[in-house]
Amino acid sequence: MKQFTNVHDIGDLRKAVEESFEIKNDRFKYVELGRNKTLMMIFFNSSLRTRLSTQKAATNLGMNVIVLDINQGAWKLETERGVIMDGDKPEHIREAIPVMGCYCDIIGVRAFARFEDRDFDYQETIINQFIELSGRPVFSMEAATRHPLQSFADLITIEEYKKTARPKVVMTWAPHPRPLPQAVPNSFAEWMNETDYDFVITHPEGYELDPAFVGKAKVEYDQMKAFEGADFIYAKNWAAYSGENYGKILSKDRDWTVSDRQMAVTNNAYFMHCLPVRRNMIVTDEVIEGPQSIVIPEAANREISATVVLKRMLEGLK
Ligand code: AN0
Ligand code: CP
Repeated sequence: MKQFTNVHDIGDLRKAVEESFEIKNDRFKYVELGRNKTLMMIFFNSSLRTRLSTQKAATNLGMNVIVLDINQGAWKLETERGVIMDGDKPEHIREAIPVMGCYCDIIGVRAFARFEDRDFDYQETIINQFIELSGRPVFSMEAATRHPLQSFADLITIEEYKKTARPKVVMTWAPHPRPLPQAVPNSFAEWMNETDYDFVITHPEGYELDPAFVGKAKVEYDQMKAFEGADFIYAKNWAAYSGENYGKILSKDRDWTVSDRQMAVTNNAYFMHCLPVRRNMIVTDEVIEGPQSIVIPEAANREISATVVLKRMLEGLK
């Protein structure tokens, strides 16, 4: 595998899930594969899970790991071409990337949407330059429009916990004090649309996602109706996508906070969230601490999804 930025890069999902269970059963099975290979993880944004689980995955495969936080200790990077660099950014990303490529075999990149310009974000301007200029296989650790390592872990988790072949999976918007990217919901929708689950998205009006990601999913504006009979509730906040509202907060309505009230109409659904989560904004203490909450096993599966992706990238190295 030369790159991993979206669901299509992983190929057959059934095979990917089987490989995940194989790894979960013996996570050091391929510890020789990464000997003398170096993973470089580049963070433009904060992280807890991605940083730790991806590093753990690399060590499962016997790799060495270098981590760089661009905003803590590295030179500030200019990302636009044609700029006269007389401001506060001493280095251009178009030199920085090939230099990073010199010191490693595989690169992971976290670069969130900036919400300054929708085209800049949705063209994946940052991670695509890593793909173009690093000379190395590149994978996303959450880019502007997708978070595939998260969605892959979410799929593994649903496959572990589902009680029927075609569970009803409901992704719900929930309120948050700050504008968050659409990467997690876009990506979750993209992966769910590749399964045969009954997949429903619910959000207030104005929070429509890019139709390219919504795909064949059902959109239901009435949250209680959407939750009826659900087997999995996947909560997430996102800022508006549409037109001039791009990146804006349109609602902080705490009626959308996932609580026992909505969970009561589900089919005793499991509660999922990628974390970090703001309690009593996204979800109540009762629900996240309750017996149906699987947020911790979901996070644990980040190690598994990352191990599968790195294993496939190592197998693709010459
Ligand atoms: C990020 C987001 O919503 O995209 C990362 C989630 C994995 N969340 C925050 O910035 C709080
Ligand atoms: N879910 C997730 O990607 O968490 P971090 O932002 O902590 O990496």
